[in-house]
Amino acid sequence: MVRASFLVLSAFFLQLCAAHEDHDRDQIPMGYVRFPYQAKLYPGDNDVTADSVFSGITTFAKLPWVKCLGSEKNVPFDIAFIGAPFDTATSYRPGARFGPSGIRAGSRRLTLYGGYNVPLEVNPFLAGLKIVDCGDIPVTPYDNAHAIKQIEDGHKELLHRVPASALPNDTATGKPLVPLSVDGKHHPRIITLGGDHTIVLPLLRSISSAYGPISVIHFDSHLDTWKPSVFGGAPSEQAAINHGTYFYWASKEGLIKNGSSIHGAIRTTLSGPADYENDDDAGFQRIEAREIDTIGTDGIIKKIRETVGESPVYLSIDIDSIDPAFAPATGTPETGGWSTRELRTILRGLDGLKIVSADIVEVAPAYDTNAELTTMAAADVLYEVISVMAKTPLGKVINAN
Ligand SMILES: [Mn+2]
Repeated sequence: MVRASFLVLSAFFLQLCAAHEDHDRDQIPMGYVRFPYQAKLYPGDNDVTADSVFSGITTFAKLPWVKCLGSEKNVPFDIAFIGAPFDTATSYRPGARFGPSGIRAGSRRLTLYGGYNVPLEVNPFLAGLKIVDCGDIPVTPYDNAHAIKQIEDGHKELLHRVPASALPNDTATGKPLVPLSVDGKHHPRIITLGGDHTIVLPLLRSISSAYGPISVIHFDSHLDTWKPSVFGGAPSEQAAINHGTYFYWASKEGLIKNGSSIHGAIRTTLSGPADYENDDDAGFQRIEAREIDTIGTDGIIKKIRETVGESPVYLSIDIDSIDPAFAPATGTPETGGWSTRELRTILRGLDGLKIVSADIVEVAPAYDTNAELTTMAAADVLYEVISVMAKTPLGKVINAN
């Protein structure tokens, strides 16, 4: 009798599962299995692992893991997260090689309630874009020159894949959009999880292969355009490329669009006023962290938008742009920074800009609190970035008149 009831119950349960599966298939596009959306049969479904946010294998926001640089090269995507676990060019606290895995841990809860962004009125995970986590670029910790090449090659390989989705028509005019790139092709967007800030030199080399010289929005407490003689002293050719000089080199290589690039949250001490002249030469405008007290987030957003205009833009976020009270786990912390809320507000203010790719860097989880403040801030900041990306396709209308 007990056994018979069990069988009836089991059959009922299986029916429930089947119904749930059909329901899920209807609701979840883009090949997502259960995440990002919500648990199918909370807290477990007798599958290999339970599917609650605090269990299972951790990818960014529980997105599908695709071995994009290995056996799954043919799986297309529109936005890819990729780690660059490199930290052998830092000047103070090392540890950002653990950034990618830390940020993924901090991102676990992003889709717990479904992922809808209330102020931006979009769910980036269900906006018609295939978003995946490609794991990490293999990066050697023994040879910086080799590692920098590995990062460039890995990023370039992903950037030149054919995206999963074609460009849509322009929402305002209904006309077809054409790519913004200089090679005339539609490219997927790559979000790199650093790694120390040096990785942006190889990332911009890759970006330039598709977009040419690019406008850069750079949130950081530091300039990172320092001359190698000023930052590190350049005892060797390799030492001259580090997390305080990569923009100097990027500018020298013509990777940065002069005049339409801008730093935000700057508050570093300098070797002297000449550092700002050198920064001008590298092509950057500057927003000081303290300007938030006078012009507020609205004024900062306005400055950024006026500087960048309609240009395709690359977004680089140093977690140290946020005050160490909110994000202590970083290589070179500076007090007097923005709150996590302020940076998120400013990022949402970039809605409508053509952000071609982005990164977050200098997350060194070993210095975090047990509450994962920094890795959570990094993940939430990237959630705003993909929300903005999901709302604005990387295209323009030709013959607009
Ligand atoms: Mn930096």
